[in-house]
Amino acid sequence: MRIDVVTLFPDFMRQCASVGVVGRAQQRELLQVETWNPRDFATDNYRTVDGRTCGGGPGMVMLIQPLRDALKAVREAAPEPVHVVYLSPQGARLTQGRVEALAKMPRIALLCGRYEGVDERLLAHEVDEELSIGDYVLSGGELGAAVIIDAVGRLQDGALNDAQSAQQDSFSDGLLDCPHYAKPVHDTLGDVPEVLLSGDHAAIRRWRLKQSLGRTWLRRPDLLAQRALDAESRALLDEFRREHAQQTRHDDTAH
Ligand code: 4GX
Repeated sequence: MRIDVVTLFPDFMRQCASVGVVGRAQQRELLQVETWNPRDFATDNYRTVDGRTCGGGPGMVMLIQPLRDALKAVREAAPEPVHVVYLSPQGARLTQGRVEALAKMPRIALLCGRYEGVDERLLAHEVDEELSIGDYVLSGGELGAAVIIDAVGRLQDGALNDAQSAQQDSFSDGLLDCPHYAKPVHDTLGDVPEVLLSGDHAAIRRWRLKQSLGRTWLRRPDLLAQRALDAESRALLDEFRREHAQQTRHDDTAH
């Protein structure tokens, strides 16, 4: 797939997309990231891209014209329609589900705002979807765009090696990941759970699922409320809860 980024900081965005799994996806031509600087589409001698906010008060707003012309160039360089995303705290929260939907599109554009934001008329006419990476305020949309490029890039077919792709299942089924261990089996920090050394693959799968369910229950109960559990998962979570309650009682009485 191809991702076009409209940004006042094209070098930063290219750097972000050049490392690790996503950088490799670009080298393998599974992903193409292109940048467009609205300043290159400004028409005055000062290459102005922002103006004072109407109604008064502090702060500047990104002008319609340079952004509209940059997006026009993005669309003209594309053989198919481009899905345009604007990053802002007013957007719908980015989730793995939305990442998966974006990853299936042949072409998306990420519009990065700076200053107090972008003229609302441009958003209304040129943007298909407004997304937020979380409830906090950044100084621009670039880090949100980098998050989308990373999350979407690693889902491209062939981007992950086998070891990584097996691991990837954990969040896509809506649960937190289970704990992971490597050798040595015994360390001053503790021992690796015995079941992981048993060679019993069915028991290991059940243990991992139980840990995923238990951690999700402890740390992100909101995620569990969103999905129906099958009979096996319900039984494993019950087991985890009983053991957790017993462990908690034990901790309370220990001196
Ligand atoms: N998830 N920002 C957008 C410009 C802005 C200001 C006001 C609209 C209204 C953000 C986030 C984020 C900072 C990007 C402000 N746009 N982006 N920028 N949270 O905080 O994606």
